[in-house]
Order: sequence, then structure tokens, then C-alpha cells
Amino acid sequence: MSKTIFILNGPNLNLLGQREPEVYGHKTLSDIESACDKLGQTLGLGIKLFQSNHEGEIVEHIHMARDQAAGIIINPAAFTHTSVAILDALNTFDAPVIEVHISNIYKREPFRHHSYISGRADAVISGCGTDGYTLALRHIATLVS
Ligand code: CA2
Repeated sequence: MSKTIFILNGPNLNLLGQREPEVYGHKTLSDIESACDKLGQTLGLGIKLFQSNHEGEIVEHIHMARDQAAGIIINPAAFTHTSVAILDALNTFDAPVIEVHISNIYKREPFRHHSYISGRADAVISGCGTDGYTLALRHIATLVS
């Protein structure tokens, strides 16, 4: 059976492709899911994409990943800059984690420059647009092989 990678997405990312295309591009989360699904098939990986506007639901998906996933790709969105709870949950997950940001958080407001997640992540991709998700999937494939 193929390994599964969880692709977790934080608040407001359900609106991708609908607002602020100059920052976040034109692709929707569904487009990202299709691209990752297709790439996953060539890499021999299954993917499960989840988005929530609620911090606790993301924490619970990280707990589920402990039994169900070989790796996590996570764009925690605004929770990147606030959430010790998501960091603590990721610290209970004993497999690769890649943090993705669509925009380059270091070119933006100073409050976006600190991530609670980066110290746990095995890699961080920021500023590659929505291609960051497929780049992360390619890299995590090498880490879980
Ligand atoms: O660049 C990223 O991927 C971010 O994680 C996106 C977050 C932001 O708080 C982080 O600092 C960087 C915001 C996601 C908001 O998503 C939207 C999508 C479409 C329209 C408006 C917001």
C-alpha cells in the first residue's frame, strides 16, 4: 500500500483563487489538490488534503497523521505566527514535516517574519506561489523513501 502524505491548510486558504490573486495567485485549493494528487501518483504517494479555519481541527488532524501519514506538508496560514498548539502537535509526529507558504513571508509585514513552526519543520518553502506544494511533495518523497 502506498504511503500517505497529509497536506494541511490553515485559516482563509479556502478562499484561494477568489481574493488577493496578486499575493496568493489564481489557483484554488482544489487545483492544488489535483496537482498534488497527480504528482503523488507518479511518486507512489497518496495525498490527503485538509483545510480548516479552526486551530483545534488542525491539531486533531496532526494527531490522526501519527497513525495515518508518512509525512506532513503544512501551510498553517496565520496560525504560523501564533500557534504553540500546532507546534506542540507537530512535535508529537515522528516523521518529516515541510512548512509551505505561498507568499514570501520575509518580504511582508514584520509580524509574519516569525514562525512557530519552522523550528520543527524539516524544510520550509516560502515565496514559490502555489507551486510550493508540489515542490514540497517532491522533497518529502525523498525524505520518506
Ligand atoms: O503565504 C502564505 O501561504 C501564508 O501562510 C498565507 C496566510 C498568511 O497569514 C501567512 O502569513 C502567509 C494567509 C492565508 C490567507 O489566505 C487567503 C487566500 C485568499 C484570499 C485571501 C486570503
